[in-house]
Order: sequence, then structure tokens, then C-alpha cells
Amino acid sequence: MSQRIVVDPITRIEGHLRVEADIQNGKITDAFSSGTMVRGIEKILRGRDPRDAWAFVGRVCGVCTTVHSLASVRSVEDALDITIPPNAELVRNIMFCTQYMHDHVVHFYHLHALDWVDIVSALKADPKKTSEIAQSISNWPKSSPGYFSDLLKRLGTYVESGQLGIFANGYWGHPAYKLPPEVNLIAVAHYLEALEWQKEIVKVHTIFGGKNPHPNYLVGGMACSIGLDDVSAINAERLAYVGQLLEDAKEFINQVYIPDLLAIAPYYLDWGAIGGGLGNYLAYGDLGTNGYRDPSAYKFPAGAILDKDLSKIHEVDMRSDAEIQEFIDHSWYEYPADAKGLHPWKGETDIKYTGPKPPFDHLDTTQKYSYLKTPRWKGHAMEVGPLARVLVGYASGREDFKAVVDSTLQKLNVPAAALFSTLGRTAARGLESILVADWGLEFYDKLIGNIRNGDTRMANMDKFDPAKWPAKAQGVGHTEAPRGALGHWIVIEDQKIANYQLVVPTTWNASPRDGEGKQSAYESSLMNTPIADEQQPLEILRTIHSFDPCLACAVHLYDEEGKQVSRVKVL
Ligand code: NFE
Ligand code: MG
Repeated sequence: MSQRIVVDPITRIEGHLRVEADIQNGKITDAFSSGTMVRGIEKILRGRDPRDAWAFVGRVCGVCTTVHSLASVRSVEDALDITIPPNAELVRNIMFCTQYMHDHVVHFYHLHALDWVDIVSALKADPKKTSEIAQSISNWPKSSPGYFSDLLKRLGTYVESGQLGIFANGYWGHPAYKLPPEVNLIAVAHYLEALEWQKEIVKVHTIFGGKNPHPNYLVGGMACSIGLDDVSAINAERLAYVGQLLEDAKEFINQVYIPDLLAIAPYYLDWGAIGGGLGNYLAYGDLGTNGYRDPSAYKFPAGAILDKDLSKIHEVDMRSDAEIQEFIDHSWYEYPADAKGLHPWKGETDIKYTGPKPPFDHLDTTQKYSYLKTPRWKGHAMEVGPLARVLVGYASGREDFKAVVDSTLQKLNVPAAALFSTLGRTAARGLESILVADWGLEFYDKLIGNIRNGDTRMANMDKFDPAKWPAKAQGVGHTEAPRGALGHWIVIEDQKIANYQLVVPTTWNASPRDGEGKQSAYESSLMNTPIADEQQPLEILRTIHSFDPCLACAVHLYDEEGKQVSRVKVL
């Protein structure tokens, strides 16, 4: 007989996610993903000035702090046919790269590592042996026996006090933890160092965008003027500081993050065959080297892969209502009576909760069970995110992607098929961080080159005056948010927002099944996963965290009644 377990809330994510899983003979036989919070951002936007939308939508999320503002200004620029100056493209790209490096490192250490790293086991580490391992995998200077023995003392005091604080609910000692104590200790050291580092890299956003999170954007360019000798502008000193921060970030990624990833992975190679899920991948692409409007010169190419077939990349048209649609067969929304799937330009956000009255044990998953809508591309459920991007880059034959992917497969001595997995997803995030660290510096050098050549333009304000706009316009803006393909669709009528829809990466991945019963990425990836202890479903956390969930982004108000019962305690 199968037993249903409920993990709610899933922690170490952004927002509120509930997973229900049926388990039989130690394996997951069915899985359901439910977003239990809802926001009304799309409704808030209606009737507002399109030039202000970026400031509202940025507040969708405090984790992917910039991406919604970016997609928003692009949607307006698309609708009004505004081309922005090269420097604004470069600043947006540098901010994009900064965001990735910050988000991916924080995800790896603070949101995902504890699924693989046993904090309590680290106490048994030998500092000298730890130092030897650390020095064998990286040139990172903080690696002496003394450094690790100090850390061990601090950690010991903490654990002995019995006050584990944020670490209190971990499944420490769970048999699925496989790392030797010394590798656990290295990971703990870098967990703490990454906390320090992450507050540095975001300064790039404060320099170009005035603040972080939620830096300022501008329809038509960026709101940061260049003035090399001007104390109140982006001057020579500020620019040099950005360069230093990007260099430091590259070093942290290459000397800390990646060596740790490669030191941990060999103990978990079985996860190269678990958690693959759909095998369909979607990327809109981004990071134009010839501007956003020329997708052929994107650093992250666009495309779709179906059924793990890397020999064919399918083109994606975000404007076509035959391609991208959102369904609500299992979502707590209402559509007009005759509508099934809606393209985002025609999208509706009318919330109607029909689930059980809390507290309850289980959702009725034969009915509606989530505040996420279900997006589909040509009817297909698609995975988005680092793995999708890396696979699209790899399958497009791009040398930079091939170099990082092939060398990693070789180092870990695993076949390419291992990419389609929980381990593949987690590795892909690291691999694209290597690329992005380089690209950030490339964009930086170009920006400095342009400024040296006398081009300091940062905005095109030709169409800032609404009197110059057509009576009706619609546009789409996209980016590759850290968690995957992100699109904003806007309809402008009489200078105001008539409709606005966001289709967000975590909506693709975490959505409920569609009207045909097809699962989305989270649900599909949990199928057949072995569960050693139903009371401590660490394995569910591993796969779900490998997607880096953000439910704040994925649903568009907290439900005042939506307080859920926690069935399984998780860290
Ligand atoms: Ni709130 Fe987001 C990202 C966006 S999530 S984190 O990355 O867009 O799906
Ligand atoms: Mg939406």
C-alpha cells in the first residue's frame, strides 16, 4: 500500500511550496507540487504607467532581485520600439552576470549544500587532513590546519550548546549523507565565507542601480550617468571598483565554489541517475553581444530540446499563441468560460480558491491544488533553468559550453546521460557560473572601451513622452533569470497598462499537472526517487532544491487562510 507524505513548507527556498508524495516500497510513485501563496502583482499593474512597471514587478521577489525589472523594461521597449544605447546593454549585462554569481553561490552554499553536507559530521574532521584536501583542490588561501582547527572549535561550541539555530532541523546522521568529515568541514568553512562574500558582489548593483535588492531600471536605458571625473556620477573610481568586484567574484567561483562542487559530487554519483524528470528543456536566451534584439549573438542561446534529443534545437516564438500558453485545470484561478489555455497577452489572473479549508491533511490532487498556473510550450511541459541553458548551449555546439561540460564529465568519469539528473542540474548551475564570471568581465571591458572612445550615452529618451506612443501596443520582454526562462508580456492602451502577465521560471518548473494529466518538472523529477526514511525525506529536498525554487516569483498576497500544517520537519 502506498503512503502519502507531505512536506510543507519546503524550506531553504524563497516562498511557500508544498510537496505531497506517494511512497510505495521505499520509492516515490506519484508526486504533487503546490504553490500555497498568491500575489496580485498583475492586477496591481493594470491602469498604471508602463514606464513605472519595472519598479512594481521588481518587488515580486527579493532573491532574483533584478530580473523582473529587466524583463519589464524590455517588454515596454519592445512594445514602443525603443532601441537602447550599447552602454545600457552592457550595464544591464554586467548586472545580469553579477546577479547570477550572487544567486548561484548563495544557492549552492546556503540553500542546497546542507542536503549533501552533514554539519554534525564535520566535528569529527582532522584539521590537518582537511587542510591537505583543501590545498589539493584549490589555491584558495584560507586552507591552513590552523584555520580549520579554529573553525572546528567554533563549530564544536555551537553544537555542544545544543542551540543549532538555523541548523536545528537538519537530518544530521541520515544514512544518505556520504561525505567524509573533512569534506564536510571544508563545506562548512565555505558556507560561512560565502556569507561574507555575497554582500560584496552585490555592490555592483548598488553602483549601477543605486541599491540592492531591487536596483533601479529605466525604460530606454539605464539610470546611471557616466562622468569619469564627476563625484556624483559613475566615475573612474566607481568603474574600477566594479572591475575589482567582478575579478574577486570570478576568483571565488573558480577557487571555492567549483572546487567544492567537484569535491562533493564524486560521493553522490548515484544522483546522476536520479531526478531527471521531463527531459524537455526551454531557454529564451540572453546576454546579447550585439544588443538584446539580436538573439543570434546571445551568450546564452535560445531554444527548446525535447525528449533529451540534443541533436535538435527547436526555435521558440514567445509571441505565438500557438506556442506559449498557461492552463488552470489544476490551479486556483478562473478563466472566461470558453478559454482553455491562454497566451500571456490575453492572460487572466482571477483567483478562486476551491481547495480544502485549513487545517487539512491532504490536498485533493484530482482537483485544483496550486496557486501556480501551468505553462506549456506547444503543449509540452518544459524544464527551465541552468540545466536547460547549459544543454541548449551544449547542443548548439558552442565551444565554451562544450569545454566546461566535457571536462566536468571527464573529471567525474560519468557519461553525458548523467546530465539529465539532480546532479546534472546542480552541476549545470556551477558550470554556467564559470562562464558568466568570464562574460561579466568581457562586458565590463567593452564598457570601459566605449567610455574611453568617448561614448558615454546611457539612455535613449526619444519615446519617453507618451504623446509619441501609438494608441495601442503590445510587447514581450525576456531574460534568463537564474532559475530559468522569464517572460513579461505587456499590453498598452491609451498610454496605460491594459494587461500584464509574467510567466516565471518557477511557474514552469513547479506548476501542477495540466488538463491531460501531464506533470510539470518538479513532479516529474520526483518519480521513482528512493526514500530511505519517510520521516526524513532528504531525497525529496535534494531534487526539489536542485531547481532552486522561488515560489514568490512563481505565483502572483498571501492567502490569509493558507496556513498549512507541517507534516515533516525540514531544515
Ligand atoms: Ni524569485 Fe525568480 C528567478 C524569476 S523564479 S527567484 O531566478 O524570475 O522562478
Ligand atoms: Mg504569471
